[in-house]
Amino acid sequence: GTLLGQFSIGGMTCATCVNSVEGILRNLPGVKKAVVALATSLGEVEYDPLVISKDEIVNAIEDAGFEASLVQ
Ligand code: 9UX
Repeated sequence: GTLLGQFSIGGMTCATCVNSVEGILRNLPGVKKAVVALATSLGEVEYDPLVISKDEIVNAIEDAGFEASLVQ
């Protein structure tokens, strides 16, 4: 199955930041789709909960130097 997670992402100040967060997310095992918006600081991620957890997604964003928290 697939779940949709919405994450608030802090520290993105330009389009390159957005591309880099999207690239990080899309390279994670279990992530099927990731769209990040600079204007809202939100990332929407479709993922397989059998492969990756919300906490692991948050940690991957933070490991790249951004802040992340789960919205829903
Ligand atoms: Mo450019 Mo975005 O250095 O943080 S990638 S501002």
